[in-house]
Amino acid sequence: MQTRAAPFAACLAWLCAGHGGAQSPALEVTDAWVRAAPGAEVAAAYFTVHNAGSIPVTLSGVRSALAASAMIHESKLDNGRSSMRPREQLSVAPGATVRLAPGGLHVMLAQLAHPLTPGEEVPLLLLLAGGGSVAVTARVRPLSAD
Ligand SMILES: [Cu+2]
Repeated sequence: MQTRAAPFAACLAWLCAGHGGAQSPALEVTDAWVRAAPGAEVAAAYFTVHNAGSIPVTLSGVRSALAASAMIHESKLDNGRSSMRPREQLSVAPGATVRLAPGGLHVMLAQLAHPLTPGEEVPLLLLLAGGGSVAVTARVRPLSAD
C-alpha cells in the first residue's frame, strides 16, 4: 500500500516542482463529461481512465478552475438508499481501466464559478500521487444524460 499523502502537501510539491517526475505516467483519460443541473452550485464529473503504463498510477485529487472544490466521491446503494462518500485516492493498476460513471465513482464539483450549461467545457486537472498531473477537458451534458 502507498502512504496517504496530505493533499495540501502534494499540491505544494506540484507547484514548486520545476518539472514532472522522471517517468511520466501513461494515463489515458477519455470520455470526460459533466452532468449539470440547471442553476445548481454543484455538478458531477465523469471520465474513463486507462493506465497504459507498467506501474500503478494513483489519482490523489482533482482540481477545476471552475469549481472552488473538487473531490473524488463514490456512490453506493445501501438497502435501496444511495449514499456517497469521499475517496481520497483512486489507484489504477497497470493495464487497468477505471470508469467514473453515474451511480458509482465521480468527481464532485462544488461551489461552481457559475451555473454550467450543456455544451460548455470544464477544465479538470487530475493530480497524481508522487507529483505530476493530467489535464482533461470535460463537456457538459444535460441532466438527463447517462
Ligand atoms: Cu458526490
